[in-house]
Amino acid sequence: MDMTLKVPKIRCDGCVATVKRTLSALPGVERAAASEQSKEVRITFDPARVSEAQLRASLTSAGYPAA
Ligand SMILES: [Cu+2]
Repeated sequence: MDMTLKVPKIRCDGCVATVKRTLSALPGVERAAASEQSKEVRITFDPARVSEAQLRASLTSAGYPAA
């Protein structure tokens, strides 16, 4: 399943890397790509293994809450 979340706090390459690392560490996340320009994160994940709520919670705890 694919999902795109808006993450307004992404401001530089470091943020992009942190967001990608944070999401990729979760079981069930196959791919995570972030864009500094659009401030969006595109996540490919297995909904049987990880929920949208868990994805959002991990972003929030990393300091990048999704809008
Ligand atoms: Cu940054």
